[in-house]
Amino acid sequence: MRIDVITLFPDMFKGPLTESILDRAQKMELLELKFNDLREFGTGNYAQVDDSPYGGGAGMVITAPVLVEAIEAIEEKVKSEKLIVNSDPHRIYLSPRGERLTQEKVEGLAKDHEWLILVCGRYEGIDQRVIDGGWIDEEISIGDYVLTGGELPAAVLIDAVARQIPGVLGKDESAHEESFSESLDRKKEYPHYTRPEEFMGLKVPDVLLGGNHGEIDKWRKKNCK
Ligand code: 4F9
Repeated sequence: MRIDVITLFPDMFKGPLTESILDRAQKMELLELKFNDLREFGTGNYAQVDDSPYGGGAGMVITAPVLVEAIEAIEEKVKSEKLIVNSDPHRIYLSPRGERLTQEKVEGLAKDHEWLILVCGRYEGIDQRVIDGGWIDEEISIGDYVLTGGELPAAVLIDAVARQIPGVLGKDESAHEESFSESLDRKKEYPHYTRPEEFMGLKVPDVLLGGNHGEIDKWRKKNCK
């Protein structure tokens, strides 16, 4: 899968997506991530990307011409370099107005699309005409809280989607994943323990030490939250 991110802060992504499983996925070329700086598409001497809102009010709005130019230029480049063939990008705008991201949604995105473009807003957001004009396929929110921009939500989406790409998780990791969603409500997790058996007077529940897998399963189901 290829994911192009459009952002004013490409460096925000360096940390969370270059470690561990996601780093391995990129080295194995199962995942190709590109962080595109929206500033490069700005206009005038100051490479302006935003303007004050019609109707007044605080903050700034990312302009339609700049954002649409960025989306179209990135699509064009990826297609002309044949980095993706036979597929159009699915374009997502990370927005508090969007539909809430769920595990079901994550699995659908991984299955249905070879190529995602993630648009990160800043300030008060983007000009509505980018959405209404058809340059965005869907708006997604990661939850009902206001952040300073769409970068952290985009990183969350990338992490969740990437681990659904076949081959990204190792054998052990995906085995856990499978048994996890098979035998338990996937929204829930049971408590975990590892050595030592006793820590500062706190003991591991007896049933987990006993090796009776029926009983262990029952205990885990009962203790899911
Ligand atoms: C986007 C919050 C997606 C939650 C973008 C400010 C956002 C957000 N989910 N908040 N800009």
